[in-house]
Amino acid sequence: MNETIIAVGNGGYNLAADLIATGLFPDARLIVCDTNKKDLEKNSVNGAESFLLEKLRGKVKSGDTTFVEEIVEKASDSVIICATLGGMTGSKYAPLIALEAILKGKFVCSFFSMPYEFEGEQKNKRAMNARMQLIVSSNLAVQQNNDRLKEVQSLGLNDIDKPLVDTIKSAMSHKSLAELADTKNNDSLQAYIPEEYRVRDMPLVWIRSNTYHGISDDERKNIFNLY
Ligand SMILES: Nc1nc2c(ncn2[C@@H]2O[C@H](COP(=O)(O)OP(=O)(O)OP(=O)(O)O)[C@@H](O)[C@H]2O)c(=O)[nH]1
Ligand SMILES: [Mg+2]
Repeated sequence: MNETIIAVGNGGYNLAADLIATGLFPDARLIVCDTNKKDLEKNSVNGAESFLLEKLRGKVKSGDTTFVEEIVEKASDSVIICATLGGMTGSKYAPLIALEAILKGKFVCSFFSMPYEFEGEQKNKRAMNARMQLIVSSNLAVQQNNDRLKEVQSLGLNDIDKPLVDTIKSAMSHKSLAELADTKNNDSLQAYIPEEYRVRDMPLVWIRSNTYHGISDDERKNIFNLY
């Protein structure tokens, strides 16, 4: 299955680049999208497609925005969405892209991070909303909690995406993305998270399977309108 990796926002691009560098997705196409023109110019060098998105403010519903449908139309049947939540771009657009893709019958993986606590309530709240929206519109979700990075001594400054990427590497050495998404026992998936990242009660990384099917269409709609 040839995946399409969709990088949303600047951190989302960094994560996508780190993921591609693993070699796990040799045939993947990369779509880069951002609201920031400079970042898009810099990051789209390696992308097959790029989209300059409009900046969104306040409550956003699916269908209100340009490009989301076009982005999904350019994607294959298997989509990997990368975003680092908390900012205005990844948090707003990654869920809308995931929703559009899953409603079009695509297989959707969302790989994302949550912001540091010190970044403030607004960013964290925005990320929590986006996280919920991503979870209910993905077949497989992998989350990294940036705030816990400091608890892992072995991580250097350039290793910001390493736990998430290492987890995906580890999980994919056991199962394909589709098999991971189909795993009924979600707890069993956590065993694929490398041990050094399973810090205390709240892990640095989480894997969730089958999240799209765990919720009704009405509830999903509600979660997207709550913004
Ligand atoms: N794991 C990881 N987190 C990052 C990275 N870059 C930024 N972040 C985190 O993600 C949050 C959002 O940052 P960006 O990705 O730059 O935001 P954006 O999606 O481009 O949105 P705006 O620039 O606000 O429009 C930050 O507050 C950080 O917590 C990265 O490369 N890796
Ligand atoms: Mg940005």
